[in-house]
Amino acid sequence: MASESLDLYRSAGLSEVDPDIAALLGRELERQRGTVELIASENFTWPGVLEALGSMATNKYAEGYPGKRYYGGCEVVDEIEQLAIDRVKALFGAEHANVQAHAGAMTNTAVYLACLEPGDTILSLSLAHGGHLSHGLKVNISGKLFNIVSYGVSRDDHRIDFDQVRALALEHKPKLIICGGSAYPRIVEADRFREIADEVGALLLCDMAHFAGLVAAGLHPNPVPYCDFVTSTTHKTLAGPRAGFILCKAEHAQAVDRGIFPGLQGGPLLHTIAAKATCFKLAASQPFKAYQRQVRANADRLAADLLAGGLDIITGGTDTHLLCVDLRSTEWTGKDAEDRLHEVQVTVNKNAIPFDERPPTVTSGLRLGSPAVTMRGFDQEDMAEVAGIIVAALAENADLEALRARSAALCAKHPLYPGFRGYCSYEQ
Ligand code: DSN
Repeated sequence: MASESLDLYRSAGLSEVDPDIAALLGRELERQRGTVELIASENFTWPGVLEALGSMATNKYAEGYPGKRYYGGCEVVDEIEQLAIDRVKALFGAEHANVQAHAGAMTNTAVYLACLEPGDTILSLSLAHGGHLSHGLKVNISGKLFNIVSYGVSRDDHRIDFDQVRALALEHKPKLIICGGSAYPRIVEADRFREIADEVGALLLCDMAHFAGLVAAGLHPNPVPYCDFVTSTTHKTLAGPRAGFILCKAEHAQAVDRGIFPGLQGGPLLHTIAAKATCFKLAASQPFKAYQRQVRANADRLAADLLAGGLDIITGGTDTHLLCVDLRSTEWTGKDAEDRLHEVQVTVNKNAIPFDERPPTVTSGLRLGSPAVTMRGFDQEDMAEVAGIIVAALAENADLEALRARSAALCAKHPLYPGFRGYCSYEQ
C-alpha cells in the first residue's frame, strides 16, 4: 500500500475514503428527514450524542470496570464510564448501575446470568401480548435456557391480568418475574408485580426500555424502588445512543457486573458509554422534561384522532409514548397497512395485537409512537394532521399523491438536523 494512501487514510474524512458508505449515510439522513417516523422504539438522538459516538474512544480496550481493568491506559475512559454510572444512578435513584451493555437484549440476558441457573423458571409477559423476545421467546437464548411461563393481558380490557399473574406465580413459583415489554401502552405497575413477587419469593425485573424517558421526566412511575433489577435501552424515549444499561439493588451489583463482563461481553464500547453519559446528562434537564410532556401529549392526540377517524385503539388509548391500532374491524392486515403507510411517507411497524389470529409476519395491528416526531418539533396540531393522513391512507380510493405531499409538508415544517453539513454535524 502506497505511503501517500496511508497518509490520506490517516487524515481524510469518510466521504473521501469511502464515498459509497458516505452516499448511503447521506441517503439515510434524507430518508429520516423526509418521512413521518412513528416507530415507537425509535428516536432522533442529539447531535452531541452522535459526536461522542463518532469519537476516538472507540479505540480503547477496557475490559473490566473503572479502577479494575485488564488493560493499561484506562485513566481517562475510567472517568467517562464513572460519569455515566453516576449520572444514571442519580437520574433513576438506583443503588447500582452497569452501563456497559451493548444492547437491550444483553441487559436482560446479563440479569439472567446474574440470578438464574439453566432450567429456572421465569414468569414474563407473552410476546404476543406486548412482551419482548428476550423475555423468553423459544428461539431466543432466554427461551432455550430457562423454563418460561407467560402471563398476558385480559380479553376484556387488554390490560395486564394481575389475577392471572398471581395464579401463575403461585402455581409455578418462578425465580424471576419480568414486567414491562415492547408493545404495552399502559403504565407498567411494578408495585403490583412486587407484591406478587414477594408472595412467592421471586426476584423482580422491570424492562423499562420503552418508557425510560418518561420515568426520567417523572411522567411514569419509577420502577426502581420496587425491583431487584431494572433494564433499559438508551435509544428509545431516552433519546440517546443505541445501547443499554442495568440498574439494580446493591446486593446484586457484583453478580450483574459479572453477568455483563465476563459473562456476556468482552471489551466495553467506550465511545457509546461516553454518548450514554451525555444522554443521561440531557435527560436530567428541564428541556428534556418538556420534551417528554410533549411526547405524551402527542401520543394522546394521535390516539384520540385515530379513534375519531374510526380506527380501534387497544385499551382505548395510551399512558405512554406508544399506541397499538387494532385493524380487525378493517380490511387491512398489519403488514398491508404498514406498506400502505410507507407509500405515503409514514413509517410504522406491524405488530401483533393481543389474541391476534394472524401470524407475526402479518399481524392485525400497527404500533405507533410519538418520540421521534416530537423530537423534530411536532405538536398536537401536527399529530392531528398525522392522524388525518393515516386515516385517509387506509380509506378506500386514497389519493396517495396528495397524502405524500401532506407528509412532506409536515417534514418540511420541522426540519431534522438542520445544522448538519452533510450526513452528520462534523462532516468535513
Ligand atoms: N425491538 C424493539 C422494539 O421495537 O420495541 C424492542 O427491543
